[in-house]
Amino acid sequence: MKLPAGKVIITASLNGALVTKDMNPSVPEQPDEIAQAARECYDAGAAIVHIHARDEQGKPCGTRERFAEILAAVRGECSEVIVQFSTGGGSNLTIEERVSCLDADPEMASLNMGTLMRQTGANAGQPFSNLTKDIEAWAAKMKDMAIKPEMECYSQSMYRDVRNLIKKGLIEPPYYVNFVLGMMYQGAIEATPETLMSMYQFLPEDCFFNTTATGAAQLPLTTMGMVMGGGARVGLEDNIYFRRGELVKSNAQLVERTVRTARELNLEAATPGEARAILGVVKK
Ligand code: KMH
Ligand code: ZN
Repeated sequence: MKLPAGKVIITASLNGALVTKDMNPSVPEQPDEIAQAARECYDAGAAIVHIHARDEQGKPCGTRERFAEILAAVRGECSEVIVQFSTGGGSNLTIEERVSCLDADPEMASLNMGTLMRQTGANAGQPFSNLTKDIEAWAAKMKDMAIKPEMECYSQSMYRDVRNLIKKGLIEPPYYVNFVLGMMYQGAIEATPETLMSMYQFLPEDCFFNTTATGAAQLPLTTMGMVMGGGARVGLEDNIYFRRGELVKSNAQLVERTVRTARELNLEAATPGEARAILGVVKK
């Protein structure tokens, strides 16, 4: 389903779990850096900020306290923006640590809709585990706590679990699906115009969609997603280069470019208030 005419919901994926300051010094890690980045992205036109927690050394972490600290820091800088915490976490986290962010009570959280296999790096052979029974339990908890899930789908096969949640009444319409294209995991699909189109083609009903594409595919595919009536996610979690050979200077730089592109397409960035109304996100 398409966003209301003339609107685009922009999400800034501020840090993720894989990008380090060695790769791009602008990646925000500590709560004050995350809050500053959230504020700049909001000022630039982002309605939602997607956040992973890092410890003092910059390693992904998953404690309620750390997420609460981040939420308070973001709220201190910017009371309006929608905070979406990641339940994807990082490869060093247990399943319990990954979902501990829900206890900090954000307005939104990511909900990964299937299991993928890591094939490269230190964690090759370790699954990014998201079994149906766990997805159901996390969705139920989000429903109880009025946390809106953004369902991360890395291929059309994950729509089976989207439909399962809908059938069991574990999520409430309108649903929000994020097409995650180009992850280097076994089970994820490539970031191409054709895969984006086919994710859209088979999207279950009553679902708005968001487009995430990794690396150099971020700009063309988020643009295509906006043309198709979807949201756009940009940020250092997914892409550290502004253009070939030039590192991104800040998350806001990517949001600014998305807003400029949207305007050329006659689209305005939805405010957080408008995004809450469109997606059914409860203000906290
Ligand atoms: N970076 C991708 C794995 C999550 O945090 O829950 C998509 C993602 C998932 O952002
Ligand atoms: Zn993430």
